[in-house]
Amino acid sequence: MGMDVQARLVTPGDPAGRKPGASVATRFIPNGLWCLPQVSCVDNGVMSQDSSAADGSVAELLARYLHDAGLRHVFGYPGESVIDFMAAARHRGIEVVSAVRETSVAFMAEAAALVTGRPGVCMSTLGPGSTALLNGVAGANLDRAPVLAISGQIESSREQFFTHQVIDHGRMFAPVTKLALRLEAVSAEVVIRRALRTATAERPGAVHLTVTTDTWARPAGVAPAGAGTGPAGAAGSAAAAGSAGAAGGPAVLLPPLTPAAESLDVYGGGDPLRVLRAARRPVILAGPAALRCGAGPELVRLAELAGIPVVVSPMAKGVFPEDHPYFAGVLDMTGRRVVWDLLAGAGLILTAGFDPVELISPWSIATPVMHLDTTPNTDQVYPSEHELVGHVGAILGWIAAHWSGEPRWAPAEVAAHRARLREAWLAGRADGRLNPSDVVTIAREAAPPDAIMTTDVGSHKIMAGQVWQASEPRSVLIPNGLSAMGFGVPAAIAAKLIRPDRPVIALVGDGGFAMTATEMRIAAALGVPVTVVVFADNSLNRIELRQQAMGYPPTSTRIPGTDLAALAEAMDCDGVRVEDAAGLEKALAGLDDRSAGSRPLVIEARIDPAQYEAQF
Ligand SMILES: Cc1ncc(C[n+]2csc(CCOP(=O)(O)OP(=O)(O)O)c2C)c(N)n1
Ligand SMILES: [Mg+2]
Repeated sequence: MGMDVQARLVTPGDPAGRKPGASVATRFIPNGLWCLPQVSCVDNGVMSQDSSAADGSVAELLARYLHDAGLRHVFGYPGESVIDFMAAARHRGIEVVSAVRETSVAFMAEAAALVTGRPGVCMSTLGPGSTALLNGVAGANLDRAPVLAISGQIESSREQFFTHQVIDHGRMFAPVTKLALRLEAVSAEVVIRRALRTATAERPGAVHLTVTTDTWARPAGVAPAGAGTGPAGAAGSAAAAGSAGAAGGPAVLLPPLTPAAESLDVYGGGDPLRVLRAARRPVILAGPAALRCGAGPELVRLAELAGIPVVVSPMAKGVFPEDHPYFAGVLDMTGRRVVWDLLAGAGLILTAGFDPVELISPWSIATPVMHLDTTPNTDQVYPSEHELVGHVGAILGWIAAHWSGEPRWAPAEVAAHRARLREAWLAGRADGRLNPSDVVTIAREAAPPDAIMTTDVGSHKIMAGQVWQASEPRSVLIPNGLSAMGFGVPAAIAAKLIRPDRPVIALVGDGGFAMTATEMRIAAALGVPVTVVVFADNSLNRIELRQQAMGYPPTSTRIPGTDLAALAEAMDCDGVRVEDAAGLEKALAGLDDRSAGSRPLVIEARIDPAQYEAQF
């Protein structure tokens, strides 16, 4: 099905004016769910004896919504206040996956969202469960991952005065989510829809729902007719949409869960196309909204047509093939000065879905910027005279349709830039040692192109973000918004659960691994054979280097070594320690075949961190 969309010009002088631009050939986007691959569903059996699973309860309605949204996993840590919901989820065929702590289940939900493009769901109990969940929820929010976080709460009869384990979730989660609400029986159906739509609408992020223990079993959606909150308000369309329950409570009326419509609005005075056509030496800076919009093909087309190099942000890795002649590196990772020099020397930067949340360095260049994104340039980290706002693929297609003139860069010039970048990330590498960049290149060689790679946070991330060559969207999960340590291992477990067909490898620091090592017991119990490579340098290296640069001795940044192979074996995983490149190659051989039945693998890679020192 096809549909023509006109570019809409909204200029200060002509607020209502809609000068038609060239039409953009667009595809009609349904919810995006019908075209997604099937997820295998674990048969949890039928628990008809569960009162909570009864048709029409709040617990059952939420489970039904999640199931109809294509979700088959809830990542949750148990507690008394969420028992009813766990039962309802199981009853609906949704697997409740636990971790060893709540922060990890939130990271898992984020990873699920990033790998699939669908919402991820995490769950905790009240009080200490919800406070422990917080870091991962904040991470999802700043990584712009659509995550629905659910916490139980004490019964409503005690909620307003009781103090034991009671935290005001609304106040606690408000600063780290797009929305924090209570899920109440009377408005359950609308609130669930609002939560899903808010989490997925651009920019996506986390939404938190608090549910008092007694609410789960209550009949959902008994609002007055016309309020749009229940069977009465939704009666007209209930039969046509989703899984309904004439006798079983409100119907599922799933909102659109796609990032943006294939249209564009143009803000700013004058004609942006004239600016684009006049641009000398433009560079594209692609970010996560380009990835969410699936704008890879349009990026490649514009880069090739106009001869424009493409820099990507870490969270957008894979949106543009990194072996492409116009690939120009990853922003703010190893070798960052070379990439910033390219941007500083450009005549115009086209920010294609770039999100300033990923900036590690300040934006200190004066190059003019044209802002192309799903949202207006509300951050104002860089000024931009024109903003092209809408579906990033449609915007890039529209620009390509109006482009003219010679290619602005020759492939050889971009190749020379890439050679400089390579020289930068190799700087300080010592022959005969296991250097951090060796670990990344050996892991990349061992993994097939479609492997999913996660990182943790620290010096190893800055290295891997540049050196790991991404070839597919949604195959690299680098936390780069909140940048919280502890992401890499649980994210890998969730990714492997959801994509059992693809090898999953986590590249993590020894500090981050220490925070999450026992999650490997969960991986073994679940039978998900992830491979974890630990950059073992006995150091919180990223911080130790900062201390060094400031002239201080290491304080609290030297960490004791652990026999990780023995630790892995104790958790029903395979474990091996390697000291050199040959050892690592051997340990990673057969990464391709680590399928169901294999044990998870932990590789303690004893690196020489001197290379970091030469670079950061
Ligand atoms: C939860 C959390 N605590 C602290 C930090 C600050 N921090 C950033 S990098 C880093 C060091 C990480 O050490 P390690 O995991 O060993 O990685 P390395 O830098 O050695 O590669 C620290 C402490 C953080 N980002 N997240
Ligand atoms: Mg370390």
